[in-house]
Amino acid sequence: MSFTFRSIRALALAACAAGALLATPVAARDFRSADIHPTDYPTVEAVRYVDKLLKERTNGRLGVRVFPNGALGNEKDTIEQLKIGALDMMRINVAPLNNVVPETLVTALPFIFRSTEHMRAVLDGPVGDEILAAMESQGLVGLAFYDSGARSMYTVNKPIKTLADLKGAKIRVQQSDMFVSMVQALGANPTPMPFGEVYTALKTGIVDAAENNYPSYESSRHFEAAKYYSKTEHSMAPEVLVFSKVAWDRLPKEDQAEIRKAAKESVPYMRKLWDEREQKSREVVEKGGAQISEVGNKQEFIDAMKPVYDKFAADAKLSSLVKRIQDTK
Ligand code: BDP
Repeated sequence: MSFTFRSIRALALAACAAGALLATPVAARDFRSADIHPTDYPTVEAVRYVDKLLKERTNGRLGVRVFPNGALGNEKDTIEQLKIGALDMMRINVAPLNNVVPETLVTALPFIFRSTEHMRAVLDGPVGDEILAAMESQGLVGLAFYDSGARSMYTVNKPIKTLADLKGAKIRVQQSDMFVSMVQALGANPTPMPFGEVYTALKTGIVDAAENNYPSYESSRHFEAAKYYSKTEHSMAPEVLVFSKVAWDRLPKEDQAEIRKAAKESVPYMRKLWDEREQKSREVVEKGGAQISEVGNKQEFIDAMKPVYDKFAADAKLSSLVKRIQDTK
């Protein structure tokens, strides 16, 4: 076989083209991320910050487009979409993940965190990282935890002063067996449902109460339907930013590293927004007629939670996580 000048030149050109192709960065991507909150909510703003960091660092090649307001479905729906790779990313609360990734349970347990500082120290440390890593076996890549403050009960008819005031009340909870048990242990009747249905449920008497932090109580306008906000502060179940493992595995290592880094860096940014928003939301709901009150004896609520720990934090793995959380300074 003899090579003509032409065929050699053609071969050389083809080789150059292949080389250029290899050197070309992977196609530009705007990852799709879901959030049930409105566009100005701290979680949504924080994911937009991830987008900004990624765009800056990859010359616009990678970014994130947030779909707020539950446009892509409720939180349980988005977990399913992530698992099959139909959606790249989601920001959700840990509660709907409790039944999927048991390790997330410990962060939602009643009264597990002593303070905001304690919660942040745990989630920023090795326990937080282990819980994020545990998601992988379920097709989810945990990237970072965000704050969600403390959740308290709010009721349509009367404030909650003592445990007895909750007796028999129909209380909306997130779709988590642990939250169901928690409300049962308080002597009330849990009704699990997605967040988007709660306003109507309160208005029409399907439930008598719900529970959440100030920003969600405010942004959802639940304070118009249930004006007695009683500071039970029973759970600090955090928010979490999660990527689809199917989508993740298709990305080059360097891109995965950029995404992880940007997600972690969005945490302090989010916390600042969160602290401001908690204050502001409290003012908004009070101006709107909400009546905020303390519960008489918080210890009574804490003591009532023992069966929840016995049921959900009894196995070796979870009880050791609980112990490590309690031992975190
Ligand atoms: C809010 C969380 C949101 C949950 C909601 C709920 O940010 O992710 O969907 O509570 O109660 O605090 O369902």
